Amino acid sequence: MSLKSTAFTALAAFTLTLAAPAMAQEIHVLDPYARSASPMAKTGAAFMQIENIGDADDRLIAASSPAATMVQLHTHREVDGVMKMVQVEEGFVVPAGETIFLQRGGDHVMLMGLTEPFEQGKTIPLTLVFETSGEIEIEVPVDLAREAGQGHDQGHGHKHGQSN
Ligand SMILES: [Cu+2]
Repeated sequence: MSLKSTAFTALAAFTLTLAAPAMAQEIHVLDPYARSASPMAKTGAAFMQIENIGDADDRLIAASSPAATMVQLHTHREVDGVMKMVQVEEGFVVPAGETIFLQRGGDHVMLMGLTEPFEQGKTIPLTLVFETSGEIEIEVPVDLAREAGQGHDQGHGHKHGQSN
């Protein structure tokens, strides 16, 4: 039994190594931060910029964190005039040579069932899973004071009207 599971782990690790190309990292995560609506909130969200310096599109397909029991990729979509938060099963494409913005009122990483409340100044580990680049681990500072849009709008033509 334990021999079998060891063999399985080794195989899984080997497969993972094959899946992640041994080239320079082409995905860069800039300016990540996380917040929750209140210190008592059971959910939080993480925002960041994701830059693809490679010459092929990549896609953020999943995320996980020990800080939450479930992590999903979400966006806001207008349904009958009302902004709703919905899960994006297909993930977020990061086009070659471009930077995408995960930001308030738009695409974000949703953390559900927080294992501890988000406290200002705390840092949470987050694993981002990309279709091509594989897993990228980042540390995300909790910043409850940050205003929507702050430090995010360079080179981004418009501002969102709503804040959350
Ligand atoms: Cu959400």
